[in-house]
Amino acid sequence: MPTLTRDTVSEAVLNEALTGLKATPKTLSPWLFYDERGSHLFEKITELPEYYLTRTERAIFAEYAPSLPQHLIAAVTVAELGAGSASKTGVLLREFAASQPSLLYQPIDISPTALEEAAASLSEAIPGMTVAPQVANYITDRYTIERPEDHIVLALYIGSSIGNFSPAEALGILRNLRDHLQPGDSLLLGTDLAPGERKTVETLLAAYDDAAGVTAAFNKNVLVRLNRELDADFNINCFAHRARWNAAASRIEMHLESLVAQTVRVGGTQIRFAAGETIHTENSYKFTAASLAELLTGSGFEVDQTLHDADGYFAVTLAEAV
Ligand code: AVI
Repeated sequence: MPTLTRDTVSEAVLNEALTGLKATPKTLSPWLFYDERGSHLFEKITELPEYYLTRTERAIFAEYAPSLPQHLIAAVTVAELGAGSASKTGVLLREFAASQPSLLYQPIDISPTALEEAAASLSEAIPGMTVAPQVANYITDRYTIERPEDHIVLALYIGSSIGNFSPAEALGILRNLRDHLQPGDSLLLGTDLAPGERKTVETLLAAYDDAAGVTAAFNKNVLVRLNRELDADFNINCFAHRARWNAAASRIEMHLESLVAQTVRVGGTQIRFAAGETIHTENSYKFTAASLAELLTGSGFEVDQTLHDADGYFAVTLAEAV
């Protein structure tokens, strides 16, 4: 597994920044959000009244956990992609651990600190459970999923993380995960849903442009990061946070709009902005039952059941590897 040194990280940041900012239209990849301040701002986003995703998924887990299918509970190991600090996973793990005291939980994440936090808090909350953390970028690195004898694997990919990837990338991530599994294993996938009968575009836009300005700060933090790490000279006040609903692609887009015509220096390169030009910083895809089924079928899974909240804001889909 490659180790991430300060130098390789800065080199990746420089490559990403120059490639994206020289392109037309300009882009910056969302992984750049997650430095220490960005990760903290994201945690704050998950607690915002407008950002319904985290609390709705947690509520679905809490309601669903007591009625998990028996075949999943009996002899299972749980592996989680992009586990972070695994704050939502405890609800499910407690349920599994109740009937399987020596449960093995395998969180996989790029952040060693988040994994340490997850291991410490979960080991204390669920005595007897073994936590086997793995530091890996599940997109670019190899990862492994251990299987105790006669156990099935339940893979968790929650938090709508898959929504930040293009449909082709999402398919690649799930196909790669499927290659780690055997027929009969399961996947629990958390996805945010497209506007519907009760969910409006306004609800979605508010979730990505909150009144307190936390999402704006999260978006602009990418420029703060480039200033610090690449000695760039973005004037943060000359950019505005924009959230847009792209109905044709079924996604929320986040952009940073240049409020004036300006030239910015990034790693020794001059980048010119026209007034009103944007840097596209993130896509957050919103799914329908049909697009979810297509994604899962296309990656070797069969939908078992889909759970959602009463208002149809968020879905948790249980699918079986076939
Ligand atoms: C991490 N990811 C699922 C979040 C989302 O909703 O797409 C990232 C985020 N961007 C703005 N707010 C939250």
